[in-house]
Amino acid sequence: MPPNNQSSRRLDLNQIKQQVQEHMRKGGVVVEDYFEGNFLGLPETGEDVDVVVLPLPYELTTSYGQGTAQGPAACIASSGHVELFDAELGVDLPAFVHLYTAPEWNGEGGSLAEQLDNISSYLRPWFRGDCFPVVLGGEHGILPPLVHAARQHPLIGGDLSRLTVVQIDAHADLRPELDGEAYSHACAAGRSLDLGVGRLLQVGIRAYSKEEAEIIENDERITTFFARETQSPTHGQASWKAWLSELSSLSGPVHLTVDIDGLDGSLVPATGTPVPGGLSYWQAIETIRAVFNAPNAVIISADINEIVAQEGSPITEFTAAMLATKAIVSHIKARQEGRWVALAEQAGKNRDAEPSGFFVEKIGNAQGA
Ligand SMILES: [Mn+2]
Repeated sequence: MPPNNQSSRRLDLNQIKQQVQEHMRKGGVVVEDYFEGNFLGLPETGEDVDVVVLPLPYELTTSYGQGTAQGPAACIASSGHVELFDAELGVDLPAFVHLYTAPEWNGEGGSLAEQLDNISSYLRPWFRGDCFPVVLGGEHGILPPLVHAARQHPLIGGDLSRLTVVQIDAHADLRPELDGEAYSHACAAGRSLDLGVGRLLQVGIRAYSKEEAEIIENDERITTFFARETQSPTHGQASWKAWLSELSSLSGPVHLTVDIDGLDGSLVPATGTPVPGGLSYWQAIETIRAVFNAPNAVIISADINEIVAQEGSPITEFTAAMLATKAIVSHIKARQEGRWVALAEQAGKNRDAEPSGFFVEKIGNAQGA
């Protein structure tokens, strides 16, 4: 990939917040009702947590373009634009659930392995089965430490072969390494399979290497719906229906990982590697709905990643905020319809990080940052 310095197009966070407040004033919204730093600008309610939004501004390996470290905060600021009403629920969000936006991941770690362990430590307390975690990233490299954190979910019980990962992405992310780094964002799905994930379903895939094509063909855990099929002007509809049908047959615990570059590049122009020919917005929404509606599956967590803010248009971070909101709406619906039930006592808002030494032990401190 050629270097592409996009930094001049990027906003700092204060500019984004000003844009949001200006937008809300124009829309006649009383700005005082907007709680800065909270997803959807909603106030906090009590100590219980049903849905937790976890901002994870991890940035190490984006191929070109940078700014994923600001992405989660920009997405949260932009979520102030999202309508609280969703026809699927019939009432305004938070629709009688306790929605909590947790403090941002602190970014600590002197090596790549320590950072991955620190991500797992940050996420683990939210994988007890008492609430639904929605992670905002950050590079896609957050996926392996997230999957490691999911190991302790009651439905996983330490056995990741029970877990299915559903991945929206332009890239297969199955490379053995990129630029010598096995934990690059370009390897996120491959490393998750290495950790023991039982099944991987991919959609939107349209940029991948010959080696990745061979992995897709030979690894029976992987099912890939390529964009050249689902987006085909001649036979795309049949392929799309086959994808939705595949999702409805999901069973067991599932994590949904949405790399926003899976959507068409026109919807997410600021993300690290925008690619033409991707999913439409409504295809992303249909995918999210189909995953959460699968009658035999339990969606235990979701992440929306590779979010980057852009000057002049909030489209990238706003698209991400809309997708995260739809995941929350779909979770609430699954809760209402009995496909998701709490498996542990409510553990409240204040949770200590649960230290992990897994990645340091596995790959050592020599690599990366
Ligand atoms: Mn990816």
